[in-house]
Amino acid sequence: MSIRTTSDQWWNNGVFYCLDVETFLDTDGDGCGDLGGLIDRVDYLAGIGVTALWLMPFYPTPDRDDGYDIVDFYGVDHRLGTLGDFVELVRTARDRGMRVIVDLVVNHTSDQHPWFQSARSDPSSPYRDWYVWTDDPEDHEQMEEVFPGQQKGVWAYDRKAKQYYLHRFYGHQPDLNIANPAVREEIARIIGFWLQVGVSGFRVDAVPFLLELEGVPDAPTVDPHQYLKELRAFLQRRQGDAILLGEVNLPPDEQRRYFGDEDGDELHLVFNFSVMQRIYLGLARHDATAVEEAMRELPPVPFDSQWATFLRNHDELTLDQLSEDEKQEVFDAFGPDPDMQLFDRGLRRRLPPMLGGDVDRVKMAYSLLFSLPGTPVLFYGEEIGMGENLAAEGRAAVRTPMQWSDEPGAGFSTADPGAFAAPVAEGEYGPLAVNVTDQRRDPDSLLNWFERLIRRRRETPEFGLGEWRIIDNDVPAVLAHRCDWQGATVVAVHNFSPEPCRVRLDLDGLDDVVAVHDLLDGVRSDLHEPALDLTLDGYGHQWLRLRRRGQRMTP
Ligand code: TEU
Repeated sequence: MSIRTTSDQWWNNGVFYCLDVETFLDTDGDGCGDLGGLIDRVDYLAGIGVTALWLMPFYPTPDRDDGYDIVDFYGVDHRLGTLGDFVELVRTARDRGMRVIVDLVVNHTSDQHPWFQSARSDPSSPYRDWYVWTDDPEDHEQMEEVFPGQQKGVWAYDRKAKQYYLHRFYGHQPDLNIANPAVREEIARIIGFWLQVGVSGFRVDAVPFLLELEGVPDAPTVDPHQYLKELRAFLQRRQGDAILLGEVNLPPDEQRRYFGDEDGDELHLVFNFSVMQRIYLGLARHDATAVEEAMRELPPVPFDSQWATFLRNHDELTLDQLSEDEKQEVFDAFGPDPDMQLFDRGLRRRLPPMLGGDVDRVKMAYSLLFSLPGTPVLFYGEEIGMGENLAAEGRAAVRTPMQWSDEPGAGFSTADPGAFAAPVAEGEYGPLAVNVTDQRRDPDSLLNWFERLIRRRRETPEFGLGEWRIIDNDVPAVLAHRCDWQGATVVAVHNFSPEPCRVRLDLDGLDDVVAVHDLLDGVRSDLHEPALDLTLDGYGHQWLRLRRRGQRMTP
């Protein structure tokens, strides 16, 4: 197995970690996290073994959408620090072997952005055409609101401009007009700027919305994907190993276009929303079939491209790719209270409370995530099993401060918790019960389990780079898949049921396998026939490396 391949395509075999500077660690005591705090915790992050940090927006913002409403794409919000701090962060992370990617939110700006203020004030402003205007919004009603109940349509009348502007998201987030060459040039400039500052790529926000030209008055007939290809080419000219990780919440058959089809010349990584949603359905049903189906539906990814897999992110757990009945099953199992639901399509909860705090089940879910074809992406706090705070508004429920200790303020800040930028989680999953300090001292903690899982995942590139296939078996609750890469084979087995079971897996084409090494538990057993007979605990999970005659043993 060649380590050269894994270091070259660093995004294909890494572990990403998403965090918001605002809620990670506050060092100046104002109740708001800052870049200085994140720098202080770089060693913590390197210690758990993550390879890339994805920073949610930290740019100057009126903060009406948690920073996804930006007024200056070239700066750092004063509450979080300075550009100088940012460079220190990137440099320190690099020193510890981690890369930094940043959120690129260019579908829209804040309505407070000077571009929009200029555009609305004067029809002859050079920025007028940077946004999408119409006199007659009735014609474009086919476009749906992203935040139903929190938007009044996707067109808003601006009294100063005397026209309607397009906003696919909140009314205070006017859409940029990417058909305008000046806007495209500016987006490239933003990318070029942050690359120069040291980032290794971008998590591209809301890509289908960014590319969408339908419904836009007088939209040119250019293929929007051509634009994405141009952006990728620009990125790669500036920095060969920089990446684009795109948020594309579409069914799998439509996602492949965003990789650039067989050319693979658009997004390097695309979040796998379809498998994520079907994992929750499988968990709700204690049955792995839905996940198997979702995996079989995945299109092949082109060379250099990869799925980004995740179980939770900073938004609601969206179930929009499930049928109404399936969505209801997940709601019934994991969020029956209407207050846990959002936008009629998702749940504003974190994973451990949804799984009733069952540690074996939580571990099974993450073991599965880390074994899936793709690069796993963790949301901060998942490694210690943080829960949500439903008292917080909307999606903020899952964006509570990182829980470092059991002190008042969770060790996040010394300020009065009432003055925090976000409320701390309370109760069963609050800092008294769930925090980094306690878990570091406990060898059996979730945190230490995660550290071992991440280490093992990084040492097992078969999962990220291999050819994978599902191994059929007789137990509906069991998902078994196999990954082959450069003469090595690993098998992952996950039991979605609380009942223990026995399962037989055929290993065709592997007559020369002499031993099976459990990569998580360290158990080694001899193999005498080309099939595996396994016993799994309730919610049991195993990663097995098959050792062929003549192959060295895995440490
Ligand atoms: O979300 C974009 C998006 O496409 C949403 O559908 C998202 O999947 C989810 O439903 C939002 O609740 C991105 C960010 O992830 C989100 O936090 C921002 O609010 C949004 O863009 C606007 O920038």
